[in-house]
Amino acid sequence: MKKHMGSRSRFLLLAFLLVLIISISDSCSKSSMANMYGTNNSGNNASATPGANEVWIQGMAFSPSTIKVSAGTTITWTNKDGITHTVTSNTSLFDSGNIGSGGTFSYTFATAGTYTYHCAIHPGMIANVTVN
Ligand SMILES: [Cu+2]
Repeated sequence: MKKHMGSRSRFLLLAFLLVLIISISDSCSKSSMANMYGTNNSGNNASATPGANEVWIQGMAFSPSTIKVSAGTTITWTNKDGITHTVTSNTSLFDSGNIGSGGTFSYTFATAGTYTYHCAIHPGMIANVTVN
């Protein structure tokens, strides 16, 4: 009886240790994955900003929220979010319609002025283009 109980508790201890080892190795692999991603992110930081005449739709916002260009410039918006957005002029001058994740929209600003636009799906997303 005593022997039986002893082997049973030894089994429970072994099982406990096994779970402990698995959870430790799991958290280790997760943290090393995070490190890998961290390295990748910092490696890509140099190109992780919109280029000239380019606006990124990212994190439910237009970036940059104000862009200044000269007349005749074509601006390209790229949807970096995982959800659909639009680039919609407040004065109906232009409207991209739905831009899916990774999609783009371009518009050429011929005349000087300030052009405010928004996302038709998320009205809180507002930005503008200043044309000189
Ligand atoms: Cu939106």
